[in-house]
Amino acid sequence: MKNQNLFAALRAAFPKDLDQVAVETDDELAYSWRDLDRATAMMANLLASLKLPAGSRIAVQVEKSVEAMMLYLATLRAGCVFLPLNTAYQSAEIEYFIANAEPAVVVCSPKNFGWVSKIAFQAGTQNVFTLGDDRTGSLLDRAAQHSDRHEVAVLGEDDLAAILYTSGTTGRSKGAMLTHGNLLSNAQVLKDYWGWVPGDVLIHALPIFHVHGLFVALHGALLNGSKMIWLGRFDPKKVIAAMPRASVFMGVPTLYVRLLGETGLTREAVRNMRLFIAGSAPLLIETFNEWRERTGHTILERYGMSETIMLTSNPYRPEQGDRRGGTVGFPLPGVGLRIRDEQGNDLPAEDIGGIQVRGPNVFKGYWRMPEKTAEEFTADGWFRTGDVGKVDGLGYVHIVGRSKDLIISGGYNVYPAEIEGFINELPGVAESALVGVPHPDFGEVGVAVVIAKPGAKLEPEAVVGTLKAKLANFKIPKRCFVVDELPRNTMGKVQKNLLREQYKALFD
Ligand code: MLC
Ligand code: AMP
Repeated sequence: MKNQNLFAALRAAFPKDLDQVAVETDDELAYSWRDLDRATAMMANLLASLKLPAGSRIAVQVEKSVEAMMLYLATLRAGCVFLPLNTAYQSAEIEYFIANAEPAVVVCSPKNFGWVSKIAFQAGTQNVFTLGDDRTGSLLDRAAQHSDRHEVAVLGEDDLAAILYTSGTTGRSKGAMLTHGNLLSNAQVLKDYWGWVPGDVLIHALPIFHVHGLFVALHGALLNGSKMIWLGRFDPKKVIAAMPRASVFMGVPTLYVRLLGETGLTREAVRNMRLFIAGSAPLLIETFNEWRERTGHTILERYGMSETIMLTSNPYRPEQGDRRGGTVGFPLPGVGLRIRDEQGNDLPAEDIGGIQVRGPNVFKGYWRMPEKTAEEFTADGWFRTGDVGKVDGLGYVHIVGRSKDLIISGGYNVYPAEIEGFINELPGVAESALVGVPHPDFGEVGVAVVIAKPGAKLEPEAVVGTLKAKLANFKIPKRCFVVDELPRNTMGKVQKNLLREQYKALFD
């Protein structure tokens, strides 16, 4: 049987000459393909030496670095399950993920070792390593003691590769279980659909704890044996400076907005670039048009999610059609997409309804939540994305809204129910509502509207200040208002649409 381990396919795509540069960093380090092979072998041998049970989770909350990327690859290579965590998460958030996922290994930044290891050991995790973004930490020290040769673990396509936490509709985060087959099939489709060619060079400027940076960008480059210019964090000037040596860039819309804010973004700067891809949040038509005017390039917008990786894409090749701003293109080859109303009827072109999908890229279910998993699938096996949209007469998919209560801020998801839960627990708070309003940089940001308990005095700044100590920074409402009442419908439900309307011009 052919080994279905995703790492085996990525490794097979390495160039023949392993001494070529695979990754170049913004602090002027160069890693060869041989370095990737040897370091992932050593880390995989370290994981193997721990004699972990099959399917063990490796939870990782570290700053972006090439070694962090290697740890992901080593986890695949060893046949363990990668569980990436946003570096902004604080202790209450980390406590939940570790308790829920029960990882066998936790890897954290050296500066967080004190509090993360305490949480991990209390939850029963036996191995906690550190990994800094400057090639330090116990993970590398321990891995250095292992051989740099390793037989890639033999897996089937249904074996788990990663768990990505996401909240979907309501309640606590759910771990979306992605298999080797999900990831590899999607990466192969994208390699062809986006026309990757020998010699392509990717500018990697996204975080590596979400689908976009970890899977779409990374797998794209690796499966093509392409060099990456690796930026530890997004810096528009560095991206523009890298463009003459690169050909592909991927970003969330905020990255495009910030690049457009740079005078250095010119036709001359992008002369060698082949493709600009955007996704994870709606790309405003103004950004799409301005990009085309300024650079002569038409951004290719695509659509996906943690549970499904990539679902649709605007065409790359002109013969397949135009790249249309305001649309997310066509379902990718192998992806089924339909629009249904709430009664479950299929809707014709141009009618708006819930987007449902199926395909080899659709996840296996939510980690230890069979009921939640069942709720999100239809009886005939289609996944309910929670996105609302339509397919137009030409077959392009348009996303017009979300049935899930979700704010996408700078490409990160913020779940109002979670933030409201924290606000409601604060002393003096009777009730709260968090709504998303337009923002010129982040696309959308959260605004909290709070009612005080009778007799209590609430200061908006104090509410925000208290949240900052508890929640990841991107979840903090950008503004807070204390009001006497919230608009409600006849059922008593808060009418968030009216709040969104009221505060829509806040950041104009
Ligand atoms: C940072 N801040 C944010 C924020 N990022 N606030 C709201 N939304 C965000 N996304 C806060 C900081 O905490 C800080 O607050 C203030 O904003 C200014 O920070 P900054 O220095 O400007 O932020 P920066 O570090 O530059 O980060 C901005 C960013 C980053 C856009 C580079 O958010 C980012 O990398 N976004 C990409 C997310 C991503 O990869 N998504 C893919 C998901 S996958 P304060 O108060 O502390 O000063 C997916 C599926 C798919 O969705 O289809 O791809
Ligand atoms: P996540 O759960 O973090 O993977 O976020 C997935 C969600 O991001 C999707 O369900 C969509 O709501 C949204 N999304 C991703 N790509 C796009 C896009 N191109 N346009 C609009 N929304 C998008």
